[in-house]
Amino acid sequence: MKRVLTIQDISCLGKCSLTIALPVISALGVETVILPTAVLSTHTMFKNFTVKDLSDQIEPIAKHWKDEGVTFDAIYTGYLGTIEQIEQIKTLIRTFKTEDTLVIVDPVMADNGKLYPAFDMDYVKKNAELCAVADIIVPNITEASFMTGIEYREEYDTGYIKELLSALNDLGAGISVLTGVSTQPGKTGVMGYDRSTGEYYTYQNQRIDASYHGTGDLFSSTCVGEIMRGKDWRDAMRIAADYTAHTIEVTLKNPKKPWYGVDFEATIPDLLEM
Ligand code: PXL
Repeated sequence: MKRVLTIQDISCLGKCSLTIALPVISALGVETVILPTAVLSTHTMFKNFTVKDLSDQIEPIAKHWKDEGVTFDAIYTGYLGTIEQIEQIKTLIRTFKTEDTLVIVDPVMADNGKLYPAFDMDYVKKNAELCAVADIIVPNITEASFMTGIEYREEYDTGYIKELLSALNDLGAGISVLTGVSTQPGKTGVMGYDRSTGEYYTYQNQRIDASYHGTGDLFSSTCVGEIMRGKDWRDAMRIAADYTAHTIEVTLKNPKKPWYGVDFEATIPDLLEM
């Protein structure tokens, strides 16, 4: 069985980060080791959330794993807390990365043209450094525009997306995948660039006019799980995009849906069929 280490916060209530990554990757038949970077009462879209930073646990936990001879087939990072913490994670990646370890970075920090409450431009710069050591990065357009200094646009053409991908590629990652990309009216999906082949990959599915928290984490976690199941990165992105869209559709139909996240629990059986 493949073993993934995922490093992100636990938002106790909110359906995002580790409360998505752990069930989704595990359901795909992949051992999921977690390193919680902070415990929050909820994700940061709630008011008055509490936060306990766990930075001081990262080194002792990593040391214990190293002493135990633990290895990982992939290391997947998501929402992190501070610049210092990103530096710690870079060190951890250096410690555990072998030739066979895939590093997947989702530089979670922004959406819809805006940074999340806790972050500033220094944090953005540090996330770009983390992307430089990754095999695959999966930013959305907002995160890519912050990291590359290219103006954020809501209306764009494929030329703009290629410009962003080229600038992401310059950061140093192996494969850069932009999420939330719409290249045709009424559609949305992903566009990626593989530096080793110089090839682009575009996948579009039906756009659903609803925006939910945690869908980026659902997409990334599904990609990680599918790649660990042996799927090519392009197939993994396609399945993840379809699964995320399907989950949003199912959530929309639930009259009792919570405002803060999607009903991925209801759609995990569908993912296993995809
Ligand atoms: O879904 C991304 C995410 C993860 N973790 C926390 C967040 C967010 C997005 O806002 O607040 C704590």
